Amino acid sequence: MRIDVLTLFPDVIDAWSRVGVVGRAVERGLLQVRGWNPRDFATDNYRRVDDRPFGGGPGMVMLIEPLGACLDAAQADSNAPGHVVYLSPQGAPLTQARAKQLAALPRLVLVCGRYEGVDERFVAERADEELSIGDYVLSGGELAAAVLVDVLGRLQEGALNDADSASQDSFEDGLLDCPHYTRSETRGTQGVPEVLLSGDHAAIRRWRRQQSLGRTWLRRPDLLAGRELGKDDRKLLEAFQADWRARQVGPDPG
Ligand code: 9D3
Repeated sequence: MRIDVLTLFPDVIDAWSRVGVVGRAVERGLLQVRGWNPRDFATDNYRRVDDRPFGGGPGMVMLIEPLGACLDAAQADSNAPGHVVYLSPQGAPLTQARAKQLAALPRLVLVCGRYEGVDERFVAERADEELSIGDYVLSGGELAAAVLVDVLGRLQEGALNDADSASQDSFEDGLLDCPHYTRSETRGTQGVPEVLLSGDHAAIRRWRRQQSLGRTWLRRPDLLAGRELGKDDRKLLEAFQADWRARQVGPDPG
């Protein structure tokens, strides 16, 4: 997969594409990441990329021409124009399900806004999709693009080693992960759930599944709301809930 990123700060994207699992995917040739700076396509003497908005008000808006010329250049650099994603707080929330679809595309162009965002005519004419990474305020689209590069990079076939297999991911089956423990020089096995020391692999698998279900119920009930649990999962969760309620004095999550 190739990802081109239009940004006033290409160094951010460049740095991210060298680190960890994504860096390895790039080294293995599974992923190509390239930054493009709209400022390099500004035509005036000051290399302006922003201007005041029509209608007045505070803040600046990214100009359509440098962005458009930058996108033209990025798209002309290969045979396919690529799916163009504008990252913005107004976009549809990014989900693992959407990420899996995007990860299967051969080419993606990400557009990062700065200031108040980009001229809406650019979005209307050139973007295929608008995505947000969550309900909080960033100062620009670069971190969102880095998030997307990370999410898509690790989904590339061959990017993950067996140890971090994507099928074990939280969200892969729509549940949170179970707790993890490892040998500690100072703490030994103290505070480690008994079952994990038992060597009973079926019991360990059941316990982990139960913890995933239970934590999702406690911390992210929204993830359970729209779904029907199988009989085994329902029993595991009911046992978790009974145990949890027996320990509680306060109100109940429901
Ligand atoms: C203070 C500016 N805000 C005025 C009400 C609007 C605003 C403009 C630009 C808020 C944030 C941004 C920059 N954000 C992004 O480019 C962005 C983003 C985000 O802020 N949150 C979640 N996902 C994304 S994707 C791109």
